Amino acid sequence: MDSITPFQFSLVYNAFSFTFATMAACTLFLWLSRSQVAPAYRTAVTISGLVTAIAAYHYLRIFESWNESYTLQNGIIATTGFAFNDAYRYVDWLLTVPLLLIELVLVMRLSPEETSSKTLRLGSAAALMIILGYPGEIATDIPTRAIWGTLSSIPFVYIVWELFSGLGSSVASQPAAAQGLVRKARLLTFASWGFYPIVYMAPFAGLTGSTATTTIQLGYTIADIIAKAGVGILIYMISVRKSQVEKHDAPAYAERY
Ligand SMILES: *C/C=C(C)/C=C/C=C(C)/C=C/C1=C(C)CCCC1(C)C
Repeated sequence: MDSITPFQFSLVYNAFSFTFATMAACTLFLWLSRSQVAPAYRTAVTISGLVTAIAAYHYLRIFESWNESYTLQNGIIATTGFAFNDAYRYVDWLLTVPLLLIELVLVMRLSPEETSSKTLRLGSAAALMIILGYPGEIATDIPTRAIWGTLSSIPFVYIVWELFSGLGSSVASQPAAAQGLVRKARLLTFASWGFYPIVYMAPFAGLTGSTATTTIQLGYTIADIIAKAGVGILIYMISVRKSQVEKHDAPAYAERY
């Protein structure tokens, strides 16, 4: 790894530290608020907190790894020889990306058959997308990065299609009071997830060395806060809203499920 400016180093350092705090605080909020929602939505809220908990742990490790990779020598930031470990991020995604899709399906409260078939299909596609992206992320040449990135985009496109087409009718069947929020959660998921492949393409735009490293780390970090903490809070809000609606509408729901 090449040298990096003190500004770039501190920017990434602070972003990792901030993200650890955000993920940890969000986890506490979600887990402590479980009792505010009806039992049917507690698993969705628990899983949302699990996602931010897993991310908090990995941001702590990423932060440590970043700190170990560089040292201040005669006023410049030099590499220590310990390579910055990007695998933490991909292991984190491998666990959290399928869980994020599961929380989205769970909060919709579909039939048990639909819930298990959708979580299985979306979860597997998500895992495949991350596994295929990793060899490209650690590759040092552009063609290898492009090939794996393209392969990883196939399950990505499938997930987007499934979210908007496959889950379209399920969104339409949500109670009116919660429909807007469910649509927002889906849109926020799509927008934040779409940010990852754009960040991944930074080296294609000619960014190299520490500029590419800084852009990629900051980009993924911002996307993670939106995709995990942001969507997690929306899942909680949907759960509260649906719990209220269903309390007043209990007989109709009992009939449907
Ligand atoms: C919490 C982490 C999340 C939501 C991560 C999402 C990651 C992606 C949607 C990554 C997608 C990629 C592609 C579609 C192609 C290039 C390689 C990836 C892995 C960056």
